[in-house]
Amino acid sequence: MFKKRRESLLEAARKNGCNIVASATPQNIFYTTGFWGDGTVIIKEDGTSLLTNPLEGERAKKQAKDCDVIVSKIGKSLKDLVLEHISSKGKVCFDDVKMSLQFSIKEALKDNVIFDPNLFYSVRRIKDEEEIANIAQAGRIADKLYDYASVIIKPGIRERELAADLLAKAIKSGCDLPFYASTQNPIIVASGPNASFPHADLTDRRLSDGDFVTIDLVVRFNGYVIDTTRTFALGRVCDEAKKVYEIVKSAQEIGIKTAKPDVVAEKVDKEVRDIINAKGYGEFFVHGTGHGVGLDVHEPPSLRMNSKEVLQKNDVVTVEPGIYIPNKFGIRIEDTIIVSKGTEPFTKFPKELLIL
Ligand SMILES: [Mn+2]
Repeated sequence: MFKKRRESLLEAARKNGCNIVASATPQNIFYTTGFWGDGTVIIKEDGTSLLTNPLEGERAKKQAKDCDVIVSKIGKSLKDLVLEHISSKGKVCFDDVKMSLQFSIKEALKDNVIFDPNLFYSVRRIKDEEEIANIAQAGRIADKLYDYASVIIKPGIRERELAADLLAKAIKSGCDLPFYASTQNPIIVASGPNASFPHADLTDRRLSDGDFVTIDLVVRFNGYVIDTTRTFALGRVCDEAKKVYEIVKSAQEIGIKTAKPDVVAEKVDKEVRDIINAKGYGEFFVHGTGHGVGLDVHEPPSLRMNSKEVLQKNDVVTVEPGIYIPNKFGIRIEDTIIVSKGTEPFTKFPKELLIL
């Protein structure tokens, strides 16, 4: 499995005139060795090395597969070790790295290095069997979390309590929690007017009769992320919100149906947006329709306006329209799906409006 991924990366790098691939990004190190942590992976035609520091050394030796793990000496810089291993061996395609490291590498290797963050993303886009199995398992756990949410959502419970209970259950169920820079928490629990912010912060607000409650779960299984959202209703909800829920639901269904191999990504966004526009809510659908998911919460391809990327079989993407009425309510429905002829979301939890 790692062999195949490394070969695909080397093949992609050859198109850029390079014969070595290197990355210092934990996701990419994990993708090519099975170790998630600090270090630099260097992939050559004759073998792969993982260079790391004493802090990570023992864990890296235990977890990294089919590669030489080389640990720098205490007090020595990992940068020097990296330069030693890639100099004069050919031309390197390096993943994006910190500016300071980029400067030293460029100074040492001159024309023998290029920096291309898209190389790994282009290969990581198409998921293999093992990756799909991990995302599917994350999806099954997310379904369990929604079952649990539908039991504990009650008038009077605070957003923070609800989030804490769901996070605890996620971790106990074998999930890890991804980091995602745009929000301070890995999951969003937003009720009533707070849900009109697509990236709502957690508050101490107590749920009350008539609320819509958005629960956006982003959990990781074995490295791989599922990103999914359900919006629940509580008690006597108003007719406008019910109507909006049905619009979001039908827009999301069309999005899933449209996301097939060979379709240009912007078409998925357009089909979804057309439905919401036709109902007069276009100005309240304030984000793109979806994004790729994998080792990152957000990765290519992007399903938004003007996205010319062509969807391919075994792309894993989200479809997540939402309508957000300021100061009133917000509704989003999101699934992570695999792009194939008969597309099925990884999460099976029902999308019919559930009034608790
Ligand atoms: Mn998402």
